Amino acid sequence: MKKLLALVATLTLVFSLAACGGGDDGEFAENPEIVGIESGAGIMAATNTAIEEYGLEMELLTSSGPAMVAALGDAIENEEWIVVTGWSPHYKFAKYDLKYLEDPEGVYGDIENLHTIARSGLRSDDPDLVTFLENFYMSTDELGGLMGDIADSDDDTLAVARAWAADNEDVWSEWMPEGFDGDGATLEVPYVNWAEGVAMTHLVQALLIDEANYSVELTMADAGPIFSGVSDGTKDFFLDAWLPVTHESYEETYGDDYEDLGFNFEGARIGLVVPTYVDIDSIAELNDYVN
Ligand code: PBE
Repeated sequence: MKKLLALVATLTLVFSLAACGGGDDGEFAENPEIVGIESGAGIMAATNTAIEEYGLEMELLTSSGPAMVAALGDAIENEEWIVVTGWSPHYKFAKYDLKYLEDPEGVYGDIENLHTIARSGLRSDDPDLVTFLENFYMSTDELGGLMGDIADSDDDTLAVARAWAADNEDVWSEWMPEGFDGDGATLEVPYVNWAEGVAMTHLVQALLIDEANYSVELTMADAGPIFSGVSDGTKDFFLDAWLPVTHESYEETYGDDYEDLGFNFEGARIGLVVPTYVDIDSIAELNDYVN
């Protein structure tokens, strides 16, 4: 079902891009769009700001992470110019030759970190779980490897995460508190369909089920409902909070009502991304190439 929805989203996107006229000779098609993702993403708000700040004559298309990658793959196959809302860590950089456009106005902020946030009562209810979550940390190579495995496999994501865990016990064994045992408790864990969060969340799900005797209910949702769910205590934790920049507005709204357990990944970044053959370096140059 998920695949079907992704396919429908992709086809919709491909048709709407095709409707733009498809330019391929060193510039954008007529009325080009910036291929975006889900509307609740911080990068969408930042891109609307970029459109204003740079006076871009481009519309921002709402889409999804997977559909954005599909559109990118399609354009690259035909060597067409395309610009997408992009971020790292993300497996698209391993799959394609891509670059960030420079952002002289600093709209997309600086390097930031991914944080784990937990509902306020989790620490007192289950201190070992909070210790595990505080220890949970992935390097660029580790997360890149896991994301790549998921992107390259047709298997169920949990199965791929389990296989990665089996090959990387040295990475996660240090995260486990002594005698860690959830005693069959059920955890409610939300995630957004963003590659890094999908990867981290399924790995944590695999470990909590297989190594610590929890039951873990994953739900895919938009960022807004997730922040609100962790703050009102209906969700237990979220691994993919981008701070201090991308999710700043969520932090402002909800930050007093959840506990920030610190970062689990360092050196994240958002921006506008193009294939390397797109012959410009800066967001400020985009308008020069729009018909
Ligand atoms: N992202 C990936 C998210 C955070 C994780 C950059 C697409 C966002 O823009 O909100």
